[in-house]
Amino acid sequence: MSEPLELAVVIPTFNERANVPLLVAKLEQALRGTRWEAIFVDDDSPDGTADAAREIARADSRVRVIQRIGRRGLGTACIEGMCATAAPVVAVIDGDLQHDETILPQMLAALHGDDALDIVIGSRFVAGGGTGEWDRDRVAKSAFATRLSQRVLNVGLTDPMSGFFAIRTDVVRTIAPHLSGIGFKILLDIMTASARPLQCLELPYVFRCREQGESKLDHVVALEYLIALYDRKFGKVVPVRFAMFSCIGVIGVLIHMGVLMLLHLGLGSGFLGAQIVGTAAAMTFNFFLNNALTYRDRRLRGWRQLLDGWVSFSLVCSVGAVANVGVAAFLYDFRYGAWAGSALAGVLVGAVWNYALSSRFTWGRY
Ligand SMILES: Nc1nc2c(ncn2[C@@H]2O[C@H](COP(=O)(O)OP(=O)(O)O)[C@@H](O)[C@H]2O)c(=O)[nH]1
Ligand SMILES: [Mg+2]
Repeated sequence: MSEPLELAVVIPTFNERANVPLLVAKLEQALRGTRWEAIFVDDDSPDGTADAAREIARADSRVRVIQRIGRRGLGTACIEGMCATAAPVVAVIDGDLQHDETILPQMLAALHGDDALDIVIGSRFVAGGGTGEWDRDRVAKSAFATRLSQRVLNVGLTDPMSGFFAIRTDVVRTIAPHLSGIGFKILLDIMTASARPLQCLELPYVFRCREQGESKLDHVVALEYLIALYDRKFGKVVPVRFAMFSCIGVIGVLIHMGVLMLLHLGLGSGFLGAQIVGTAAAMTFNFFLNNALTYRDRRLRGWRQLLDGWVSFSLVCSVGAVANVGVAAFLYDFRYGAWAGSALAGVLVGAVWNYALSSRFTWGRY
């Protein structure tokens, strides 16, 4: 029998074809003397990253591939990879060679040397670490996000945004059911999902420049980060999707009022006509914003899906408006004079109705 497996290296990838053979060669070099396997978790990259990994895997059984179809997300890719190994320790490393794989043996040795240690984290911000050739703008953004998570979530790490770490797989399996998988900061997710504080050690490394392929970081990433923070802090009280849906609803009300004032007061149109145009404008605005943000993971695309979605959303919201008025009127009669409370109860019932039905009929069909 061969030596037992010591370490699994999970590599989430999206369009990293050129980097796959380079990374495997670097792992081979860095992990001499260790029994390891590499698991590429690829979200069906159009550039054929999964095929590139399979080609290597045919000759080298230490390399494995999980190809996910119709799904995207760095967080969930890492979780699935970490749960797909029998090794006692799993490391997560980017597939673009920006993380320094040469510290993997040190990470493993630290876990071997101290049974109380749960996780070893590669940090750019302890002595000896660094962010390489980042421009000032990116350093500032990263520092802001780091401070925010330290404040909001109380994690005492120098580099909570790191995507490079090694953790015991039994710990991962224990907390996996509590991970949110939202966004791209899997380390933060892990640190805050655990019922007991995890014992960690930070090891320095210098972030390298990306030579092949391009970064998937865009403006949506910043939004996802805030959503992930919200979810950890308040998600159990008010689910994040409902919170977003409601905020967008409030903006919709403002738009409705704005259009109504412009048409009715400004241009002198009749109230009913102005009211209809205001309602249509608000519903259309809400539909597109919810499609882009609240349901970005199930976004409707192409004119056919968008038209279908817009019609069903408008129908759902019209019924919601009737429910809102009905409930408010009923409560108002029942508790004569409590107009504000009645109105708020109506708004709440309408919002829950709109949310529940649109998630099923507008964004739940494709
Ligand atoms: N499976 C999967 N991997 C992803 C996704 N987005 C990014 N990655 C991978 O995650 C790693 C880090 O992403 P990158 O774009 O380099 O982020 P940056 O280093 O912060 O610019 C890379 O290996 C990417 O290929 C995704 O949606 N799914
Ligand atoms: Mg990168």
